[in-house]
Amino acid sequence: MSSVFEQPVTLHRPRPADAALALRWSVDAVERLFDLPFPELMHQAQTVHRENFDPSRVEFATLLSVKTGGCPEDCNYCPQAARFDTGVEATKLMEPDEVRVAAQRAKDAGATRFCMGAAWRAPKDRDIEKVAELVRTVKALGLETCATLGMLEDGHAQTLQSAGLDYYNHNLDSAPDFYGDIITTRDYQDRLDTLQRVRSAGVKVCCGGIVGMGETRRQRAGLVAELANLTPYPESVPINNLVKVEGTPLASQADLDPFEFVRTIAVARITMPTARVRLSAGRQQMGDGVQALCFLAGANSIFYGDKLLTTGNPDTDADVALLQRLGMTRAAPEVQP
Ligand code: SAM
Ligand code: DTB
Ligand code: SF4
Repeated sequence: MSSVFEQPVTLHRPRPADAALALRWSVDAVERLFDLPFPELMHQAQTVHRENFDPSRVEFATLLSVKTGGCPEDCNYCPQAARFDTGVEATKLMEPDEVRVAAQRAKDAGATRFCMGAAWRAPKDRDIEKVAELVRTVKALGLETCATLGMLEDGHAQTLQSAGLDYYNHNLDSAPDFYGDIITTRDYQDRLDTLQRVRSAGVKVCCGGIVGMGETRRQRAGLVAELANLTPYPESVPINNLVKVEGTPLASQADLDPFEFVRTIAVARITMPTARVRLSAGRQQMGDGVQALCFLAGANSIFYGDKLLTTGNPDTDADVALLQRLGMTRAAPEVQP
């Protein structure tokens, strides 16, 4: 990390005009952004943010775990992996009526986007048919729809798209050179293949990662470079701060410096100017001040509701109060229901 007395680094790299024409970001160039003095980085991020969004508006998305736990994968951070003793009980896929009630509640509380998560390695054909029904159910309530179900086969994304799926969430999670330390049961290319299937089916891509897993700054830069170099880059980029869950291999991981988390948000904003940058897992542990810095750094979406998938999230009253104190408001939906 550079000293506080060092001169600011001037960036000579032109910013891509739009996602489809985006130039490739080298890991070095992204790392140089991370290395900027904090005020300079925040200024650049805010400038990009304001060119593309109203900086006072934040999207509210509610998560629902429609199929919890019992997952065969070995993602070291995840409370839903069957091999870790985390106390999470495995459930079957929820029925449309149950999901309708949860989605209506989320809408009534002010969410505009509803994300359904399932702890699968990869859904089977019959799972996709059932999730398509859930998507139709949620879409009929006038909410934007999102699903995260694991790896997709040919045709799956198309079926979900036909049912009204707006976004598919599938994260790269980390830089390629750190990935093997975290997950061994599927490889990086599997993830890229699923993202390509989602893109080809005309479903918007929601793809991000987790920081605070013991990676270096360069590896955080490596993750952001991978995301920014997807062609086009994702419409939606969740940046998760590791939620340390008892029983997972990462339970005692040292905390990431909160300013480093804010820097990650800022660098995502600068490298993916028109994406929704989502301040995702880890808000409950973060405090209001750090969250406010994340909004200044260009985050403009949060998970809204007192639960993520299996872990806690600030309750809706606390989020409304925080935004009120900041004079910020909820963003209108991007997709016409
Ligand atoms: N099973 C599917 C998959 O892995 O693609 C979908 C659900 S999975 C829980 C969705 C994402 O949640 C993961 O890719 C990871 O980025 C994030 N996640 C899971 N556990 C987390 C934790 N403890 N802290 C932060 N993010 C987490
Ligand atoms: C994402 O990137 N973060 C969300 C969503 N996509 C599905 C999930 C966070 C999960 C945090 C751990 C849990 O609650 O189980
Ligand atoms: Fe399974 Fe997804 Fe958790 Fe990995 S992140 S263990 S694939 S639920």
